[in-house]
Amino acid sequence: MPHFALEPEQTARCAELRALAAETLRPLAERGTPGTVNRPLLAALGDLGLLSRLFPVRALELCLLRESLAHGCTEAETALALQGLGAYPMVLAGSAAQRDRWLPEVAAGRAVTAFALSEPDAGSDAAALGLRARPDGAGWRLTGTKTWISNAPGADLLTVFARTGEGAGARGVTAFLLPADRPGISVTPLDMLSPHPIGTLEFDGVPVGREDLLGDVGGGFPLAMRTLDLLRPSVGAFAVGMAQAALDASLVYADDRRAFGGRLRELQSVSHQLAEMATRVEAARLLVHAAAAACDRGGPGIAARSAMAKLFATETAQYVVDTAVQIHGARALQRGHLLEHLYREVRAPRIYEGASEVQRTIIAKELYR
Ligand code: COS
Repeated sequence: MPHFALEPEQTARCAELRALAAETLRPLAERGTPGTVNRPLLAALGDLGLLSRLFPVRALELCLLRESLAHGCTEAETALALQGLGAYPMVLAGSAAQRDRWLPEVAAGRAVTAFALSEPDAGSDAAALGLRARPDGAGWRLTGTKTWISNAPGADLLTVFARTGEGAGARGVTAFLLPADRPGISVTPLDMLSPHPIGTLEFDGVPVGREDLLGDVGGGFPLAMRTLDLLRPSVGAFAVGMAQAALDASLVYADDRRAFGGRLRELQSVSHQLAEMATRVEAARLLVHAAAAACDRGGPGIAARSAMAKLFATETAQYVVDTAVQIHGARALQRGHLLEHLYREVRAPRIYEGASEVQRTIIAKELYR
């Protein structure tokens, strides 16, 4: 029998996580320095056992974690998600030695990871990446630039996709896993609309050996795509968590606020907006859960389902947060208001891990396969 709802234990765990995010993680996030990795927050995610829930990889579990944490603390949500993004290529393709060395540290929140794929001239067109891996003795030397790399200012461990040149385009890409303190790596932080530890990485002849390979030489591009297939439903889950928070705030506000001789929610224009927001959030959530469950089951069609979940949920969250701002009026735009925060946070997920346009391309390709 197909299930279209979570098990009661899952729902209860999500409620616990939402409370944990609001009560325990939120204060730690507020004590952090915007634009830098918040180590105490990450350590708390480790101590609470949340990071270890990322391993083994279970897409639905990841979605429930991300949606629940996002509801009360987007910073905690993102810190957790980035540990998954940075470590999953190692989980999918790393050697036993790499996993033994790094996974316990990642799960404890001591080793901060980063996934370095994008470049100044290769964003959506990831197969056009140009960071060179030139043969040098038994290994290679990495030279080039990665940019928009989350966690770059403060990472301990980098997954780097480089061109070893076995073939053209996607066929010539190889993945490496290396400590961020290897000689020849430098970082410049980037200042974004929503403060976030993100930056540009320069590689100046950085030495890597065969022991740093992630998977096969020339196998880097499919590894990046498999990692993104796994993560994309959970970007949708992050969006659903933010949308639910915006909806919940709007429900409270429309009940409290009085205008035109009654409560705001008694105005049909407002109540219909609330109904529309709730319907779209529920649809996005179901699509996310279905895509994640498909990832966990395996089988064909995962790339398209993941793309649909990310596309629909991130676009929905943008609509819901924007509508919530409209319902609240000017106060929602005041610095420090939950909706001011969400309005800035909700924009990036429509771009990163594959822009909405890339998701439509993936879906359309699959329709004609
Ligand atoms: N899983 C495994 N392998 C995959 C795959 C997937 N989901 N998608 C593609 N591949 C493989 C293909 O099978 C192909 O291999 P062969 O040449 O051996 O057949 C190879 O990868 C190239 O695939 P394709 O021709 O589809 O690649 P494109 O260059 O057309 O790029 C898109 C496809 C646009 C989907 C890709 O570049 C992309 O995802 N871009 C967005 C990148 C992104 O999300 N960046 C965010 C960085 S992290 S914030």
